Amino acid sequence: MSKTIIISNRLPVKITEENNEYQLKVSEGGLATGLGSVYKEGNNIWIGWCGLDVPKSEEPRIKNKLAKENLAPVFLTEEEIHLYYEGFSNETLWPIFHYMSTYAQFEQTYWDSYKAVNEKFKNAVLEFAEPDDVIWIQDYQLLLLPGLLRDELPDATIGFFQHIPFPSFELFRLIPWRSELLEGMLGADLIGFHTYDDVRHFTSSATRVLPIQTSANIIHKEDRNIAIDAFPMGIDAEKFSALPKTSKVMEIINHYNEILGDVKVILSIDRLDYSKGILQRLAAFEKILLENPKYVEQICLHMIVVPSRDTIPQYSELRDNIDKMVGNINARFRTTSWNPIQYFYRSFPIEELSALYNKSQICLVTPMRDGMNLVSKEYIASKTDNSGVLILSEMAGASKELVEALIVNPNNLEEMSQAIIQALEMSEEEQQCRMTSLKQTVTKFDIKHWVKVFMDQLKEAKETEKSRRARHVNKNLLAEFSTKMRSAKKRALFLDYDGTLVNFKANIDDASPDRELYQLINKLSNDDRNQVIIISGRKHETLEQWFGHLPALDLIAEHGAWKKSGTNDWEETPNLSDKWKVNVRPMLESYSDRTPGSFIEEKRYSFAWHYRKVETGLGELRANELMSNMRYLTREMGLQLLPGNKVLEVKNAEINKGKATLEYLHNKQFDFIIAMGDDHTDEDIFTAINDVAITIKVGTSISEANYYLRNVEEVRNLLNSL
Ligand code: GDG
Repeated sequence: MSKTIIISNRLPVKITEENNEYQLKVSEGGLATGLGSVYKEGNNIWIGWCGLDVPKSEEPRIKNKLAKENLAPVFLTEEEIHLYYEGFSNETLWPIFHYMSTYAQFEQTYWDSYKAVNEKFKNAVLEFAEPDDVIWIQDYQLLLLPGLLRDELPDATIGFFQHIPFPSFELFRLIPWRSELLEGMLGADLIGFHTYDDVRHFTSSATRVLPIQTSANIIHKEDRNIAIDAFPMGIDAEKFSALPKTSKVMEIINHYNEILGDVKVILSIDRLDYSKGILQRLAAFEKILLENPKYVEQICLHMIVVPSRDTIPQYSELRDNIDKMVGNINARFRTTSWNPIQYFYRSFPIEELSALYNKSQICLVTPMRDGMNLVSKEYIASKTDNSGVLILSEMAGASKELVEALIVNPNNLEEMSQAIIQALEMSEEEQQCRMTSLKQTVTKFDIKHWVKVFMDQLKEAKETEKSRRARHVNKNLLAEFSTKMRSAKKRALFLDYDGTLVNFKANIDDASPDRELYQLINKLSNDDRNQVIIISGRKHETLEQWFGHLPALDLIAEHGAWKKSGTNDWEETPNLSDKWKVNVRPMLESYSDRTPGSFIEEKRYSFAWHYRKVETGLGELRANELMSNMRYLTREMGLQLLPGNKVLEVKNAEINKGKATLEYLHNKQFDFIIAMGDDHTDEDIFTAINDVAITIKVGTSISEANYYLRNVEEVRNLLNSL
């Protein structure tokens, strides 16, 4: 039976040593809770660093202890932790991914170690993995792992989730090892991020850095499809809403009520990190005290900063700056009975956190960048009476879901301090209204929901891939086709040209047939039982130039507007009009003038607007614009818009390759028909003759064809073997 393997940098437990015995304590983090229901079942397992630097002799004991809990350790040396974790993960990737490029270190030793440790994780996974297993890799410390595992287990089901933002291409491109990182991630079948913005950024980086194609949220890479999607992570809402009702938490709440009286608490909880906007938050609070003396002794900022990564210079510097700023604000505004800021540089038990969430009037979550931010969701779930106001930075992934919060730009001090005042003055009714909605979101989209949706989609992506692969022409199918062909007396072979018989070239005129292709076509055509038909969107003049001299070949050009049988003359499809061109030409010309690198190819009954040499992204943008601008024209004039590979074609709606194929077959008797194509336009052929022919899609995108081949080389091999 297949099992699920979860892999993260850290295991979801803390290991301590007491009286020469190792003790395990399950972490309280959301991921540990959410995936707890998964890894503890059956043979499933969670693999990760055990958090300790132990002597080799101790490794077996730790392994045994963890194995009982379905956990498996990866042992990292102190040097690896320094170079791979603190170094590459937290001094290179973290700042770039959080838009703080000036903090990023591009050290070769960091990168070398990152690669080596990802290999180490790969070996740890291979100890357990079997071909049918579902593998789910977590976060930015393991970006190379999906690719490394894919090389070893080509058919495995691999999911990857990144918990931090994916930056825009302009930031990501700065990393010297950007291609390797993307190649690594694309080893997965499904890549998940918290928000759609991350999905967009990832896809745009991948298409700019690597030679890959995309359609909607699918990346086509070599012969694999990879799905990219947004899965906003939730929390264990049930746990956080139940906690304040426990006697332990109620006791803490009562204690706070006693010592704080009517002072309104503004809560702030973060790990120590420059991405969390802690200094900016302090500045906004200071501004309120400066400008609104009425709040003196009325409000208090309760600020918890959990120690983190303080071996890294920027972090210790940040800690010092927080110390200074808190000291300064407290010194200036305090009274003998009141401190404006209660600052704690340590972590607290979850009960303490729950009491604070429940007690606070305002939760101030204003990161400069955050993948999601779970504190904001925990605050909402903990508000048992639906009072309180969440102030949330628009730079946190959570802001995309928690729209009833007061959303602020953390760089805008004025806006932040106004939001705090608005929250302090907000009516009970409005608080209830906002909080009720927020709670519905947090309760419905909780951590269990997140795990389920990701897992379901991973399985679905794999199933779709499997069924596509099952349609790939393998040796057995080829033998079957050959047998059918051998026993047939009259055979038709419909072959698309660009992308099927020859590869794409930057210059459309460079894609002329090579010697090998001529030999192949001649070989096929020399057999009287075979009729080869080249069916293309190309101009008839071009097909004439390339194939006109081959007497046994039939040609269909311009998607069916022109036909030629053997040595006969070219025939035009009757009654086609080209009057519409007068109206369409100026529009295409204006787009060409505005888009360097694009050009118009004029055919008798169509125009093709090519953008294969246009800056990535701009071409697609203009093509989309052009499509929506032309929509009314095309409807009125009976035209069809065909988006292709870096080309947008406008043609008479009456002609298409499907119709042309059916017309060609009319009154002819063939007992074997095969059709191959790579493009949108070839789908019309497949739909038209699927039930009487062997139809083959070249590439990996979803198709009506019955079978698949990966590329031009495979097409030529197949034709040779037939
Ligand atoms: C990364 C991404 C993304 C905090 N103080 C204490 C404590 N905490 C707990 C909170 C919360 C967690 O730590 C912090 O989670 P965040 O989501 O806010 O931030 P990161 O640690 O940076 O997490 C982030 C997340 O991954 C998940 O994908 O949301 O964007 O950066 O759960 O409750 N817990 C205890 N004591 C504390 O003092 N017990």
